[in-house]
Amino acid sequence: ATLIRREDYQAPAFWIRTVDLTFDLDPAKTLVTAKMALERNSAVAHGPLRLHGEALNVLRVLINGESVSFRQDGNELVIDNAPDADFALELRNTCAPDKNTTLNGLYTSGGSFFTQCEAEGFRRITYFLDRPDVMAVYTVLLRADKAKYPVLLSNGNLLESGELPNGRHFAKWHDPFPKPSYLFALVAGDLVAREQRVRTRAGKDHLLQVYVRRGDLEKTEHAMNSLIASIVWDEARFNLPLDLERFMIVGVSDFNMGAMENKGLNIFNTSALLASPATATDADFGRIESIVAHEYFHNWTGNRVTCRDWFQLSLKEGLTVFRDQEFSMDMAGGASARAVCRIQDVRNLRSAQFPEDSGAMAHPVRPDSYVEINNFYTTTIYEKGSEVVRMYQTLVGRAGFEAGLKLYFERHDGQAVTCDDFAAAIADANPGSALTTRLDAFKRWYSQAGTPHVQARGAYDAAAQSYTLTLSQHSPATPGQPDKLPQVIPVAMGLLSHEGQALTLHLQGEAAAIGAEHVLVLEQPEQSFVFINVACAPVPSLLRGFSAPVILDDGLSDAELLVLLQHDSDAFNRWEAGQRLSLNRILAALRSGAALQLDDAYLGAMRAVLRHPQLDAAFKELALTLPGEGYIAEQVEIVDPQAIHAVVESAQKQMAAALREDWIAAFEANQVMGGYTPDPVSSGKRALANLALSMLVLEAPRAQDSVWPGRAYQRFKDAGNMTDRLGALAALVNAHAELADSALDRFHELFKDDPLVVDKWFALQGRVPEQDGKTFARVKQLTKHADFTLKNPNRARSLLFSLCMYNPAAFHRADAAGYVFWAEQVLALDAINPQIASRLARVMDRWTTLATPYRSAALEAIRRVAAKADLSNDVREVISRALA
Ligand code: HT7
Ligand code: ZN
Repeated sequence: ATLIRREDYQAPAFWIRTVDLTFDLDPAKTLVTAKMALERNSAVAHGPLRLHGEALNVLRVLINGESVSFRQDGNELVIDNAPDADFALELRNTCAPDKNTTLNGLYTSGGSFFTQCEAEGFRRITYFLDRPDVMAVYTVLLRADKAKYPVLLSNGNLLESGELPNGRHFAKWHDPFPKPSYLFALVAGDLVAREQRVRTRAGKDHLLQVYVRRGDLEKTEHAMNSLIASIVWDEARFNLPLDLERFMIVGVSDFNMGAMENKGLNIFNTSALLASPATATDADFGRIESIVAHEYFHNWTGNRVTCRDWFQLSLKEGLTVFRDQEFSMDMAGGASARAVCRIQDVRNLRSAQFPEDSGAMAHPVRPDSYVEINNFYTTTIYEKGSEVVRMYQTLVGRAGFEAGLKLYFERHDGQAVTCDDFAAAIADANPGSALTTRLDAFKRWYSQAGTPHVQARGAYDAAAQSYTLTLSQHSPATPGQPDKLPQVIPVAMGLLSHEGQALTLHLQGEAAAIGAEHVLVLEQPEQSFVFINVACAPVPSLLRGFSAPVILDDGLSDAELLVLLQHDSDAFNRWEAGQRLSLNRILAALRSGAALQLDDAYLGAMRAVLRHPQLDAAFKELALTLPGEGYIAEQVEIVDPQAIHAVVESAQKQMAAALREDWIAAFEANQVMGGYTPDPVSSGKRALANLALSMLVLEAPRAQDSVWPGRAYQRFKDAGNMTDRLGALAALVNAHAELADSALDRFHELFKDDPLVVDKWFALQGRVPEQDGKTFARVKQLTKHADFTLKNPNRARSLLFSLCMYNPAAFHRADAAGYVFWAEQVLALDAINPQIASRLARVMDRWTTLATPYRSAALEAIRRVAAKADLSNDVREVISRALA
């Protein structure tokens, strides 16, 4: 396996200007004919033509119509005597879609053909310069059996279609936009479409289509509505219109990720597309809206302006995640609903990206090297990348950011560019701004891995009526990066009196007060900021809205956190204060080894949140949910997953007992009447009712109560939507209630024909809090269930990832059985689908922090995987980094 380095980037030796592809589609052996117009890149020295290709059978190679000699060099087809003048290259090869279990390149799923070309899947279709800086205009002719594949789709516009002999037919597509090969797509199958015509602001008409299998059509309404909302939003917020006459989305059930933004022909995992109230939860509806938006937004940020090379991946992914997060917030509505979105995004960042940033696979937002690019579609590239884009906006303001994006498109439309080009556009559009004056230092966010730690300490001088806030920063060493330079950290903040009143801020040296909120810019290892005219000792509210992806130690006491929880005008920091109060108690119990005893002050504060007359249900649910076990593990030096689980379980039981009456009231008060809609208010109520129900069922054995488990079962049976049904089922199953097994059986019986719901059934069982090894035993048993298969990524994820990633106490066993199971599953998956295998392999990223005996047992399991001779590059890279 070769290490690819960013510093070795070289422009391509040839350009491919046009491609005419002909596909004679056959599941066993598809014939591909590619006719391309090539041109030497005059900026690069003379050299051979090297084309990428994988798992292909080459039949002929012609240059200007003449057969030409070529050689194979690893996965490259090399033509040593390529002409200097422009020339036509014709290639003919076959591939085997039916045998392609990697779901990368051209493959079949449910009897239809699909492609996945990002990042390097096009080379599994035909030989090509399969790199994002080679952009060509594609014309695609598809030929296939008409009865089996009545629908034939590719990027762009349909030029012609018609009949062929022997029951076959054809369709010819042309995409006028030059694009890199990773955005190519084709679909052929027996599909039906929901259609909608829309008119954009410029008065142009567009056809929107969502293609799915016949029985799924009624589950596409939400996706279509989300697409329309995305189109409207991108025009309104960023002035970016839909540029295609036809925009198609196609659903497929075998897919490695959520969705793919192929130009004009997005391909979606059905889990990110299909929803009905009976089969999808509120969370599913929200996820679909955000993924539909994400892929649509890529049409500008990714497709119109793409990446020069894969090291720049965050250029499109970080920016597009930022855009979809902004969209979700705008769709949510008022300030509180926006804060709920932000809290959820930050919770995800902390539970997934922070561990990545301190683990074996830590890498900068713009990595320096990789072996397998598929391993770098990470939460660092996506979610941390989005936080970096958010900081640009924080530093230049919303209007400044919009101006920067406008300049970015003016400069780079139709080009393949770098993160530096993006930074330059935002900075150049905002001369003199807090960003532009420190751009080089800001760009360390792209080059330094690891999560910076920020410490904040305040000192109040009553005599001078001044408050000095000292901020300092340091970033921990990460693999290959022992020393770090200070970063540019925007700290949005305010000051409150101990009674909870917002204080007016007046920075020393400034002529006038600056309102109640301000963004301080920390750029040195340590900086002090002096506020004057401060009438009383304040409580600082720092990093409002999570203004930078850092770990903050503000040294606040419980009393100060309580002030913030009750009074902060920033809803994010209210939530954060509650989380900190919980975390402090959990960590104290873990450090002392003593049993956790939740105190009245804490329980009273949580009760006050639950009873609060003004707070939204969605916010209450987030505030009353304890920090996750994975996040807690990040706060301690040596991780004992069983001890963490025991403390969290104890905290939950105490909250269930102490607030019982309040949970009952919350459950009753948050019933949603009438028809189902996934709007933020209704889904917030359902979330809180579900949390309350789970608490009441958890508390039932101690309270000798059979009423609430019975009510949960009844609700499970009668629920009018999946959110309520699954919530009730989870309450029973997670509390190990007697009725749990019969509810699970009933659920499976009801939904056995709906794969996405069966996934939920597996996932729920993989996440059951461990009790005497029963969860682990059940998961092992479920791998033998008739519905289980490793071939479908959704199914593999639903069971295996639930256990290994999201259920630490069931997975990390003293007898090492969890690790043995993990090693077996990684190896089995690797033979089928390396991308998914490598995601599962990453579960062990943080093994070095584990306590005895888990650490040594984990190491043994990792070594067992490493010992396998023919591992994929994907898994080999992850395992080698874990062992480094
Ligand atoms: N740009 C896409 C990333 C992607 C992908 C999607 C599906 C299957 C395999 C894939 N490899 C990379 C998805 C996105 O970020 O929108
Ligand atoms: Zn994306």
